[in-house]
Amino acid sequence: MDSTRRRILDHLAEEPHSGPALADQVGITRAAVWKHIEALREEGFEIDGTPDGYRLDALPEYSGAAIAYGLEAPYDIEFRKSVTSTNDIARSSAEDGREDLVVLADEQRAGRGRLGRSWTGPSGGVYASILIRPALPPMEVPLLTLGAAVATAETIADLGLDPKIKWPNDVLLEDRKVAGILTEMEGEADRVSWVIVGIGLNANVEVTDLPEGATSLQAVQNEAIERRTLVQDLLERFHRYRMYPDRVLPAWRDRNCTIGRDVRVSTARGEIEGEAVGIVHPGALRVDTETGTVDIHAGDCEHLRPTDH
Ligand code: BT5
Repeated sequence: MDSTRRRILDHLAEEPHSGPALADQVGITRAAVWKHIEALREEGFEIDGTPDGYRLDALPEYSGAAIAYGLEAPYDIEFRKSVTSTNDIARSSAEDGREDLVVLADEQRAGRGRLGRSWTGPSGGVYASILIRPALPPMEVPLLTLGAAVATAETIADLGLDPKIKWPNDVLLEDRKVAGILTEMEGEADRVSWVIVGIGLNANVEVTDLPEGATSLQAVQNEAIERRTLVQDLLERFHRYRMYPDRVLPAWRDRNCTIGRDVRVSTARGEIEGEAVGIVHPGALRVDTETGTVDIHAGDCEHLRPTDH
């Protein structure tokens, strides 16, 4: 958000201010104050003109400006009502040279999962694609994906819920999938050019609008969630893991439900069955099989019940 607008809002959040007082404190002309106030109103900030001056009555419920205001992470927010896929928009922004950008949508009409699968995106969900250019070799990028899963799980836990992460990055609530992550990247062997971390989180959506086995925050909480603060929390948490990647695996271990389970993992080289015994840098699942211990870097993991043997 424009830093002048942010300063105006900060002043109004404290108490009503007259136009001249604002002009004085922010260091702009009265005409410029008026223009900024009008622009903020257009973005959905309810600013009333009272005898005491301008008063901030309400923030927009869920929009780019609403999320940018008060966000303590260095990302530009681009909000759209309805898109095919936020990852696709972020990708074209990457091609235009952008970085530290979050593309957000209220609804996704052609959302993508991993391996050509689709992601159902009714209005009311959180669909976010974070475009960054980290100084990392491609091999380390799974840490960012896991960091996004941990950030998502911790954000949900802040609501008083108990989410679990299923390797590599499905977030489950009451054993049902509530969020998924799709990471895409471009780069060379020793350094990525860009990474897009796409997060889909079922916030205020009906379970009947989701595939079988899915749930939403609203369904579990029995009430709608405030997406503005939810997304701010998510982005701030993600940013901390991006800055401190060493913290990702310990936090992932704390929240996962895969280690200790019997699993069947389908990988590009076939199926591997055994007991998941750990996670190792940069996010590989360590599995004890009948023929020895293997570290699996990518795949689809199924938790087996004892009766599946
Ligand atoms: C994922 O794939 O879980 C990654 C999902 C990433 C979605 C975000 S939304 C923002 C950004 N823009 C995009 O276009 N994508 C990203 P995967 O592990 O392949 O899981 C896909 C499977 O999850 C599907 O085959 C369904 O079984 C199930 N699924 C689809 N939509 C779902 C939903 N809304 N909630 C829970 N499960 C769903």
